[in-house]
Amino acid sequence: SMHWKDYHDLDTIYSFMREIRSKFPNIVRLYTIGQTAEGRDLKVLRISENPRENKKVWIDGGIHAREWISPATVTFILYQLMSNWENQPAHIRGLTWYIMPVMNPDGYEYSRTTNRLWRKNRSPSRQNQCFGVDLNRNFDIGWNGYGSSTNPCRDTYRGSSPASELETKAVAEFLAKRKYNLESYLTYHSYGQMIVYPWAYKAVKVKDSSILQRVGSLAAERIAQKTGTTYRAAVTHEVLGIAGGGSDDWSRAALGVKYVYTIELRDRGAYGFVLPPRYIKDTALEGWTVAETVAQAIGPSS
Ligand code: 0X9
Ligand code: ZN
Repeated sequence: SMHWKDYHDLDTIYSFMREIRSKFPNIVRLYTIGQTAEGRDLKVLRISENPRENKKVWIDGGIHAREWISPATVTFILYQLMSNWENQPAHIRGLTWYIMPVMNPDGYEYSRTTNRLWRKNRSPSRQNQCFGVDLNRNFDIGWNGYGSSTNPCRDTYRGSSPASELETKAVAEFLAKRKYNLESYLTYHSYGQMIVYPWAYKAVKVKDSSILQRVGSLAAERIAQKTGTTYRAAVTHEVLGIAGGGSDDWSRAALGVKYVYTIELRDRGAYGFVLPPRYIKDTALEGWTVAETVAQAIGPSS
């Protein structure tokens, strides 16, 4: 069963999701929103006491295969929510939570079994022998622009067209149908200890960037208090450079989501993507702190 002393394979994560659903059948739904090129399910949990009226938050992890701390953090967030659901404050219990711990299951398993530093999914290229599309360059926003590659052999390959990938398509369609009341899109990555918000595809700030900066900084302050780790809140293009096709920008541009953050978890490069298991708990707590802070900023549905 689930714990946060080590990283888990996809089966264990999916079993954990089924377990949560059977413990809370009245408020939890488990969706299979599609399949991958290698035939694995794409799974999303919904937690809600009032799906029709609640404001919604989407949380995903594992867009990039090698960033193992991300699925670990997203499953931890799920655990934090559900282990104490009855006692959660109104601003948490009053939301509808969509949680997808592993957006790129093929890549995740490939990283676990074959190539630890694999980043992309595992769809075969039609052009050559190379595999994989960077799902965070495949969304339909600034797709044809800077910061991605047209070469299927590169780590930041954008794919043959916007949303060419099954994972991108599944998530985009699922979210487009549920954009009403969708207040937040949170996507967990590593590494760098940053909380960044749009835009990434162009060197412009979103209109309400001062709110996004304030809530991001507040999350960073709370993290510092809890674990002593320093996170920086900033506009994406200023700290990571311009890159098109990201899920974060897409959620803002296509769906109008307000609180859009990409969270780059630990560390700052000492271990990089290969973060030792002893850091999972505290790093996951940092990820949870961001989600809590955003939930509080949204406030309960009226
Ligand atoms: O480059 C990325 O996709 C993310 N960094 S990572 O090292 N985890 O690969 C940052 C994503 C920021 N947002 C966009 N580029 N849209
Ligand atoms: Zn990433």
